[in-house]
Amino acid sequence: MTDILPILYVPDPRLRAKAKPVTAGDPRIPALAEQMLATMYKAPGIGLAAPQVGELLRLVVIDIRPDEKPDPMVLVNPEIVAESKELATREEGCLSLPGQFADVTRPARVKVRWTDLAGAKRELEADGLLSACLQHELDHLDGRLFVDHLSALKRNMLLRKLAKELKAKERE
Ligand code: K2U
Ligand code: ZN
Repeated sequence: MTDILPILYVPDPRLRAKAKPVTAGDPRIPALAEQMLATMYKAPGIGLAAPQVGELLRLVVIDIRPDEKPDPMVLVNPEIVAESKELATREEGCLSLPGQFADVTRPARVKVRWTDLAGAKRELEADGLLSACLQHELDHLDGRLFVDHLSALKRNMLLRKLAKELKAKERE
């Protein structure tokens, strides 16, 4: 049985750290990726980055169609190698900022390179939801959160609201 991992919430400092590259053949990765996928599906979410479960490693899992036939992606040391000038705006949430949502503008399309669990080099051009999800998850690997793409006013409002709601939950 794959255990579900606790997801860190803002303002945990580990969410602001820069994650370290995964060493090729690191034996912890397959099990960690499996635990991250189980945690993501249960949340539910369509993406999860290792820093969100306290592992400061450059590892991301994604499945943008969780309710259909699962189609999980495991990305080791992913990097964006190209992005479109054209932008796209979409409402984003984050499992580390529960209940908070805001419109985020990002490049509409990205080209991403990564290593998969078999050690093969992969490359993909994404648009739409997958493009937003890849950029959102890869931000996590550099300690960036979707609120960092908002105005300071909106970011502070959202962070204050989150802190209030998490405190209220603690008191329940
Ligand atoms: O916290 C996370 O990294 C999971 C994110 C992934 C994500 C955020 C914004 C846009 C795309 C992906 C979400 O919490 S997963 C929940 C979700 C589900 C459907 C659409 C958007 C977000
Ligand atoms: Zn997130």
